[in-house]
Amino acid sequence: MMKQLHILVLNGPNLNLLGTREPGHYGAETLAEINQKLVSLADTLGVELTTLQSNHEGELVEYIQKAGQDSVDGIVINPAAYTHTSVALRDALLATRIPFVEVHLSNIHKREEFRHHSLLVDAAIGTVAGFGPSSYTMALRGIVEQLQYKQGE
Ligand code: CA2
Repeated sequence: MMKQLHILVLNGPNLNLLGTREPGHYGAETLAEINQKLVSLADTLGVELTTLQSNHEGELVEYIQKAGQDSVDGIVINPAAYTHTSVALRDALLATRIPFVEVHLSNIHKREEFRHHSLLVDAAIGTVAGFGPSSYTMALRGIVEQLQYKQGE
């Protein structure tokens, strides 16, 4: 019997405002609605899911460190603006060595130049961007498939 996988979904700054402003870029769904869908998908996939959000870089670092201590198996992360700036989040993810998928609601490559670069992406299993809230469900399916494949190796 294989161990049940534990996945953390981590959201960065301003994503708590989803569904209230800028529906053109980020859609009409709230973060709570997105998280509810992820919890039900996790149930279907047979994995344990934790969802967290913070507007503070240091707090996100602490959540990642805690995930390492708690033996979380995988992280789905939308680092939001910290995608483009944060060496600290990169270092935390590399230090814990937890496999992760980077997620974006919008297609960062067809937006302003400064959003084209991610400080995390070369360390990620992969990235999903541009599908709105579905980016998260695709990322969750993807990371679970990868981790289950590795468990079976
Ligand atoms: O497309 C994404 O998911 C982003 O990670 C969202 C970030 C942005 O800085 C990245 O370049 C791409 C911004 C999140 C801000 O979320 C808001 C939600 C509602 C209203 C205002 C901002």
